[in-house]
Amino acid sequence: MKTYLVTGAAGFIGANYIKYILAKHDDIKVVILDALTYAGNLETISSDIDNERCFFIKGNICDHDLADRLFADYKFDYIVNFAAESHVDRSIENPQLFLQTNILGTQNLLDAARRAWVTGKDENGYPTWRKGVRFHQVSTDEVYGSLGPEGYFTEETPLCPHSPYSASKTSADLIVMAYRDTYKMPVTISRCSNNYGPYHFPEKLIPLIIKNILEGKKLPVYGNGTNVRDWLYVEDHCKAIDMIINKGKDGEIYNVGGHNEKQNIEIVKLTIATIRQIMTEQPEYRNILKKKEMTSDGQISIDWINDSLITYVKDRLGHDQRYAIDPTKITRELGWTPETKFEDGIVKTIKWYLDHQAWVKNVTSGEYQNYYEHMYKNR
Ligand code: NAD
Ligand code: TDX
Repeated sequence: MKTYLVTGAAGFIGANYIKYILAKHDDIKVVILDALTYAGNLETISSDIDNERCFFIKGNICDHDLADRLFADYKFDYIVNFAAESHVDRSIENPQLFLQTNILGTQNLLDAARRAWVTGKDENGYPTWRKGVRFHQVSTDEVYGSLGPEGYFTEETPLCPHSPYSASKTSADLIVMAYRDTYKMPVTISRCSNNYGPYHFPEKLIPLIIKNILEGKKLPVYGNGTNVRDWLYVEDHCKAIDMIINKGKDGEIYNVGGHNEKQNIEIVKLTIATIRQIMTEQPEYRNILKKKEMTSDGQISIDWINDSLITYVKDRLGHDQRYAIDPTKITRELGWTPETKFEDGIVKTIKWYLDHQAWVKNVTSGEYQNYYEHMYKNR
């Protein structure tokens, strides 16, 4: 029986990850630590918290005493650190919170693990570690900066972050590697490209576009819409982390991505077309639309769901032009390959949102409205 501490699992990827590992492995226990910020939602994981194999603790990864108490109570084998402030636009507004959570929070967890896992010293003074433990840091392709039209990020690409978010994630990666080099701590890092799928918070491009279409709102595209992101279905990312935890090598970094580059404008147009297609095949979904124009044959119209909803708005400051991951290492060494084709993943994702409008309403009922007004009103 292995015990995991999974931080940030009330958020998008962490929630998908705990669902994935609890379904895949019978012999594991999961303790979730999450501060339930605006991005964390207990409803997302309520069906997973069963008090036998999965426990939830509300708390901050920066809390020193809490971290020590958790390590003492649960004797973790693995730590998987998802907890982070994750939105680039918010990092431009309030960098300090990103530095606190993403850098100091990671360092606090590393230190708690060090206090709990070190068993002694070797002849050179390096700490010796409990067998079979590992600290996994969930990182991002944004640490590598931005690409021109050619080339890919490999694990050897120099780190060159541009936003306060990506600079904080880069700093966290460097701290993790410093603990590897200084204390020989058993760590791994995954650097994944843009995820999409269920439970994605509607401040990010794909769920925001879906939400706005359903509400009959304009679809804000930053700059000229030609920035490129490399999209991966969230479950494929979860599978990659699971493989790294179980088969990866201590001290290694693994890039994760599915060679699925798309310009933002393509993503937005594809989302419009896919919603139209789903609502043509299953007209009952049209009831969700806020705007209820009727066609002459008495159906709710979807004629207005077209590219004219797109509005080009002021660009993101320091907007990275292109991300593209080379996943050769994780494929070659661990046998990871993505399973979900983008054409299927986007349909699954949109259907999930259509079927989970109560979740969307719940997670956007609080501070989200102010955020949206502030970010988009005069953009
Ligand atoms: P998210 O914003 O949806 O979720 C973050 C979670 O962390 C939330 O549940 C939040 O409550 C929690 N959290 C925030 N601050 C905390 C704190 N101080 N203490 C405890 N919990 C805290 O983020 P996400 O998109 O699921 O991303 C998860 C991780 O994956 C992040 O580290 C992010 O950098 C990384 N990542 C994300 C993507 C992506 O496309 N979303 C891609 C690559 C890497
Ligand atoms: O309204 C929008 N309009 C728009 O054009 C929003 C929200 C975004 N965009 C653009 C900006 C980006 O080029 O779409 C692209 C994707 O934006 P986000 O969804 O905000 O993601 P991104 O900035 O690429 O970062 C994401 O991927 C890497 C995650 O949020 C990070 O946590 C992860 O590390």
